[in-house]
Amino acid sequence: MTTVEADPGPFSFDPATTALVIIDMQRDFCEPGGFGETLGNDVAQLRGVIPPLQEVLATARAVGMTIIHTREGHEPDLSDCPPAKRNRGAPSLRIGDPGPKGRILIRGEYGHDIIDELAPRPGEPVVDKPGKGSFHGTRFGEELAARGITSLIVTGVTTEVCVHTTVREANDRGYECLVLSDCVGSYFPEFQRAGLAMIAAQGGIFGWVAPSRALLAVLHPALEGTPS
Ligand code: C5J
Repeated sequence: MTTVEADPGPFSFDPATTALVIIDMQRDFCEPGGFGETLGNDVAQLRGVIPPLQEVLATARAVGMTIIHTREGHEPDLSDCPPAKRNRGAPSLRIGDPGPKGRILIRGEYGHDIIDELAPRPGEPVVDKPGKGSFHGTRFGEELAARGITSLIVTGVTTEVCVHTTVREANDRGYECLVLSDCVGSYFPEFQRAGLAMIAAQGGIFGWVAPSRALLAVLHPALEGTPS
């Protein structure tokens, strides 16, 4: 077992049964002209997540951990988009409307895909999800089970929405989740703080929280002697 210093206490995991989960690092959330911006958000708030997440991704690949990416989005005919999700609020563009990066939050569009900096490699599953959680309406649970995964290292955006929903779903299903505090991001600093605090509160009610350097400190030694 490998142990990371975390909040509320040490997080022990076996890299062979742990998946790095990268949630919704899509142009639609992280770049101008996408879904996040149509909701009135400053997408620059999420950019700080990219460099530490690139390092974690490179290290996870080097040690041979399972890596799973997710993307939030909908079928072009919107058949999997609840009308309540499309119609609520007063965004500048709604889901399915044409935008500068293609139709907003629609599978197959440029804006729906993962940013170049964190592009999946062949063999890394990409789970398309219609909702905020990674389990709802997807094969995420089957992908984890097929690989014998029991622990998740969770990263991506946004902290209080898709990251939180996924961690809650995973926790209820018995997975042990470590959330990397600098590899998850929110458009709202107060939600970032509260979202992370809520995970580790009450003895780790949903899981554990640690900065990426704490994980890298235990994974980097595992790389010694690994052929590059
Ligand atoms: C949102 C997400 N924020 N990926 N989606 O609507 O967190």
